[in-house]
Amino acid sequence: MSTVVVTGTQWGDEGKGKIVDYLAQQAETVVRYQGGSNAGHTVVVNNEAYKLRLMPSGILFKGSHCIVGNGVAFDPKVMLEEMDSLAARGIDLSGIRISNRAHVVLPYHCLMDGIGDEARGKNKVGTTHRGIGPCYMDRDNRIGIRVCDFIDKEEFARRLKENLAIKNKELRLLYDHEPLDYDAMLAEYSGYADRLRPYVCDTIALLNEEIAQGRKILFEGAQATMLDIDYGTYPYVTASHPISGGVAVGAGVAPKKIDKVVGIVKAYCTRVGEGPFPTEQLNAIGDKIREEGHEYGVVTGRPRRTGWLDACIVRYAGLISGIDYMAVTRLDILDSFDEIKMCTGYKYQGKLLNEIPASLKVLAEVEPVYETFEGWKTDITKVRKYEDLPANAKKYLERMAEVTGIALGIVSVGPNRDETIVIA
Ligand code: 2SA
Ligand code: GDP
Ligand code: MG
Repeated sequence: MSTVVVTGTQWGDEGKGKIVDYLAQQAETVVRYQGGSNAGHTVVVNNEAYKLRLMPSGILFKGSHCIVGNGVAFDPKVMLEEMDSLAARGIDLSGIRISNRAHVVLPYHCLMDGIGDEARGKNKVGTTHRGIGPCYMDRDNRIGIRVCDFIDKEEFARRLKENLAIKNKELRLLYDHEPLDYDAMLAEYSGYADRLRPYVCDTIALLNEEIAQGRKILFEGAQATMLDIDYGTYPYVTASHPISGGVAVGAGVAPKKIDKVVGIVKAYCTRVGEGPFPTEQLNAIGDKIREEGHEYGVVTGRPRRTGWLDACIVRYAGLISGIDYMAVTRLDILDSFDEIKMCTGYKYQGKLLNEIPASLKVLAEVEPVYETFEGWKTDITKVRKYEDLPANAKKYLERMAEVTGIALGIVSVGPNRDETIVIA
């Protein structure tokens, strides 16, 4: 391994954090390239859980570099909260590097994310209210504040004053909201800037230098393909590019420098927030998946929507991200099921579709074509070799590889680092 990208193939929460942590054992640098504190990764080490939002999962390894790339919507307050809580647990923070080109999430972004999304009523996206969309909107509107400006006292004071004047006008006109106080925000965020300044650098130069030296680098995607702003179920998506291509724009690393892409596939499927979900099970099966899997959001605590594995979207993710192999997670959650279904195709108006429909109207009406598998009804959490998995579990996995056209590489049977099967 030299440069590896880990990307989600469904609607997020596939267990990317666990697999990144597992692969990070061999990595020297772990990089976030998109999204922000909307991500929620739970990493379990020796039965101790770490809930990470903005921090690259490599932080749990002493000596590794943890890079927040330029494509990240960077919330300094959340970053410091995470740093303080990790430091209190004895984690070494000296490897953190923050891109001087990342855009800063400020309180008005979070506020406008929340009231803006709620104001859409039945058309709301169901965002995490972490200011992600509004921060990227400011970037694209060319009024964003980047980290290099944030840590420059005069520049930050000037830019914040200009931006807050605009935001306060918008807040009043659009939402009849009282203005936010400039002096208080400047004082609070200047304090954060002082604390974060030592970690800021040109991560593009750093990363490319590390690649030239042959360091082992892991790019950690947050969210997933079906939440990608262009390739997901638009408009029910996040505002960034979780796909492997996101690395090029979000970390400043050329596509030809990426050696491997690992797609994370949860053995069933979940989604948080609104939008189409063809294999959703709004019934006792869906409830059983949610309860067996404790499927609740890491950031917001929202119950996740649940359903059967949709191999059509995994195949699509494989195509877009050039996935070399799959890491199938949470297979153990299906241990007690009598039968398990996998969607292997979509039917629309009686005909089989070859593509994932762009139109949400069509996607909402597709009829999933299911194959049914007999459950294995055995506890697999102690299995460490592929050949020791029950025959029915292997049948399910092998059919998954066949339908998606992606090789199996890793099977995860529990949240801990050691509950992992590597297929040679
Ligand atoms: P946003 O806040 O603008 O990115 O929301 C847009 C959509 O993207 C979805 N989204 C997510 N879906 C699953 N997991 C996410 N992270 C947290 C977690 C979520 C949580 O790991 O559990 O705690 O609720 C995540 N982040 C964004 C979101 O639901 C919207 O559909
Ligand atoms: P991410 O957003 O893709 O990193 O995923 P989350 O951390 O939001 O959700 C995945 C959850 O599944 C976390 O609580 C992990 O600790 C847990 N997990 C990961 N892999 C496995 C597995 O193979 N089995 C079980 N039971 N839990 C897992
Ligand atoms: Mg998550």
